[in-house]
Amino acid sequence: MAANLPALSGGQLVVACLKAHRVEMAFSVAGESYLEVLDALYDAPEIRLITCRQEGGAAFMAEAYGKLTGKPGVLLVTRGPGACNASIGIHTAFQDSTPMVVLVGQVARHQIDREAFQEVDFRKMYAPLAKWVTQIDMTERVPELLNQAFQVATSGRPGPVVVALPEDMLRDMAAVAPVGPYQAVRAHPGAQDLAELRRLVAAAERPMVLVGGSGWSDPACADIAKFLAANDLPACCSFRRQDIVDNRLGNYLGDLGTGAAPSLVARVKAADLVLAVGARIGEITSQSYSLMGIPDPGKTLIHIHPAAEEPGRVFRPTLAIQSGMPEIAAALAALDPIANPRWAAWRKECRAEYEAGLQPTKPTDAPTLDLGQVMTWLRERLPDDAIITSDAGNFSGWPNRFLQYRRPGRQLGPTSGAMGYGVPAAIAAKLAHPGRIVVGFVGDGGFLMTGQEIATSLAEGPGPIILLFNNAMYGTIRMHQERRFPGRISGTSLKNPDFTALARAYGAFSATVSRTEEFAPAFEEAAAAKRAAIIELKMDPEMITTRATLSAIRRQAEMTKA
Ligand SMILES: Cc1ncc(C[n+]2csc(CCOP(=O)(O)OP(=O)(O)O)c2C)c(N)n1
Ligand SMILES: [Mg+2]
Repeated sequence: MAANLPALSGGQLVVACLKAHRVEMAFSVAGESYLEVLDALYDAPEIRLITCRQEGGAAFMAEAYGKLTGKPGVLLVTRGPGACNASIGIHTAFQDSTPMVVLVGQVARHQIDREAFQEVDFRKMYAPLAKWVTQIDMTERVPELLNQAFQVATSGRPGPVVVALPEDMLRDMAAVAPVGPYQAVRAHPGAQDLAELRRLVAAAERPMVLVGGSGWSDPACADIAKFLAANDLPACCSFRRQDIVDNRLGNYLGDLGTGAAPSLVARVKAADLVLAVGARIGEITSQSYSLMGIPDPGKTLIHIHPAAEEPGRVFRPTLAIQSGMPEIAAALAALDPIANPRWAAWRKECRAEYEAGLQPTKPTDAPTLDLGQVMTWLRERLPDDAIITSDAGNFSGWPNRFLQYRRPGRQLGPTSGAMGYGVPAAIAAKLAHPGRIVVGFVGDGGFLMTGQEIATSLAEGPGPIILLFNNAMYGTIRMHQERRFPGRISGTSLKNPDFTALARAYGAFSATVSRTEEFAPAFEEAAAAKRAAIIELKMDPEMITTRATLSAIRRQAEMTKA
């Protein structure tokens, strides 16, 4: 059989395998170490190659593409320098359980361990950052190892896989067949586990469902909503996973993010049963591990996760189930509903608190730009399929608290807390869904980390609408600084460029909003612009969170110190 196969170069085989795994889009910053792969892509119009401007931005785009589509985001970068720049996106894919395949150029095999030009031992470098790292040393093994890469990236708890490609291996010829597509392996819940789950939930007085993690398809989200409605169960979500349950459903209670509503945190603490579906129950979601006891949670905990390693890692569950999200959601939707549940009043009270929190508190000295009102307008304006991306920073409190996420709309945010994510993620989302409204939220700090990818967006065509929250500081850190060292500002003030002029220089649509009433017309103009748009929101720096002013935080810290 092999005799009939054409001999292909390693580079051609890599691209043939990407095609076999049905890759449609890849994100790259070029390097001489993998010219063979770039050249093979020249003949592969099935794969759209997005030429990015910095590997950090490219890696965030690939991660966001993976998060949005559930298919591995593919990233191509060069040896040491490219790999170092890309590492932030790989770390994010790891923490966010996002499928991703990273192809990294490597020095020639006969030069390895000489510390050749840009040589890095990627197995060592990425050991704690990636789910798996490999290097393909024989051209014949390209199909085998790339297949393993796609399998590992998508199976169980998804994550990033790094594949190093020595440049001489990419030049060698081999007559082997590409293989694909990969088939993600996901566990199914057993009948006994489901019966026990139902028994435990039926025995609860104050149950709380916590949904989170990755791997939620639209049908899985519909199934979990069906389960919640049929059993009148209240549900919150983990950090930056607000798009799993339609926020308009009476069962939805809000998110356990950095700006979680204190009332919700109190409810989760008061619950006598937590049913965690997909969430890791990580540091942010568990509110610094304060929600439950460790290791005994002090309540019934049912922990369902795609990876066998996760339940019991911190909180010891009463019942642990390994399952993929579509599998568990379908099984829960098919469960016999619990008749006359005791928790109807509890669910209603929790929901009433969430709804009350949607009303922005009136700031004492009415600012000229009232972000609460802006968010309320957006909540009503955005269609059901809008994609919202977010960077890391305090500004994200506004969309997270006041927007209402739903499917097929999405929320794409870094649970890793990586700044620089919002703009590239929005660009990738718009490339994946050019017909949908994509809005990227970013602070002035985060924008200058990866904002140059606006050039990538403009080169590719349709672009997202970026809302740039300018408070002239690393606001999140200033807030922490005021709490610990009130009045001693160090390393957190920013002198910014003229963002409107900068956006214009890129060729983007650009607008500045300083007053509430200017927002709606600016947004409509941006939506009609059909290319990347940047709307700078000139913030009142006092409005450091949706709930507190900077001076109130400082005063409180000074009083505690005195
Ligand atoms: C890559 C990276 N560097 C540093 C941090 C630490 N950090 C978290 S939030 C933040 C400030 C964000 O500033 P900005 O984007 O202006 O948003 P703001 O908090 O002012 O709303 C910093 C420096 C981080 N999370 N990620
Ligand atoms: Mg800022």
